[in-house]
Amino acid sequence: MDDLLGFVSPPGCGLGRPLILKALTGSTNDDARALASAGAGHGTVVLADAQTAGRGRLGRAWCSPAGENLYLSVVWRSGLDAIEPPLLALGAGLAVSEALDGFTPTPTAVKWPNDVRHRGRKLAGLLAEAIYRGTQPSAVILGLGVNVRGAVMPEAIAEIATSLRIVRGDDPGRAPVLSSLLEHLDATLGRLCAEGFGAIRQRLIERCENIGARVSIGEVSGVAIDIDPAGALRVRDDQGVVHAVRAGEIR
Ligand code: BT5
Repeated sequence: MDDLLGFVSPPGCGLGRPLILKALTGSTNDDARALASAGAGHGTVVLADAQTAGRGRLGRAWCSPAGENLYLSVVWRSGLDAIEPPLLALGAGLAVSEALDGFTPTPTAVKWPNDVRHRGRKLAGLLAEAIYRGTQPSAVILGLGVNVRGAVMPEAIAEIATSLRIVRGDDPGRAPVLSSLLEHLDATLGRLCAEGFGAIRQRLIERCENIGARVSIGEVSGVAIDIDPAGALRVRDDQGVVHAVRAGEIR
């Protein structure tokens, strides 16, 4: 991981100080959670070159080969009295999509709630896990996997995934992508915490590939019409009834 040794977070960025680099780990989310539970401060980042137990939501696995991608987890503590963890996760997806647009020939999109895709293929995924003290979250671990340098996707995800290398035709390098991700997360989530979801909601709606399209999610099928002020996907079913879907996976 020579390309990341000596990485320094961009000037003025509140994330990545410290940034802990690991050649190999189980899951950076587990590492960041352990650090946060032991008192690690806002902005602490754990980044690994490879993971043996990288995970997505609902116990799914995240392909984490060495030398190719970014696998990182950010300890987020600020503003948690004002912003609920699911909104932070939505904001993080928006920030990642906007950051990756700096490296793709055509814009990326968000698949609600927070996959980042390019032409329908997954470029990045986000796993947000809150740590609670009583009923109040004391930290949210924002775990991010971004496919950067792989020229060929692993067999298991070849049909559904892509990388910056594939969509650009060349390797942008992990360090510039990491810098941009940290800057965008810092700026977008900082604004979200200071001003509320309304400050970024329209940006997210414009970038969400599901709006205006047919979706099936849980028991609901219909057309996604927008994202409401609480972050729920609003879906109008074929009877004209509007449902606010708070969680789930669009099929
Ligand atoms: C996610 O889950 O998209 C969240 C992934 C978060 C991974 C990061 S890496 C750093 C940190 N440490 C961790 O242990 N996790 C976080 P989900 O929406 O459940 O998507 C998982 C699905 O995406 C899998 O079932 C595959 O279909 C697909 N997938 C697996 N690996 C992938 C990859 N490298 N690129 C694109 N798609 C992948």
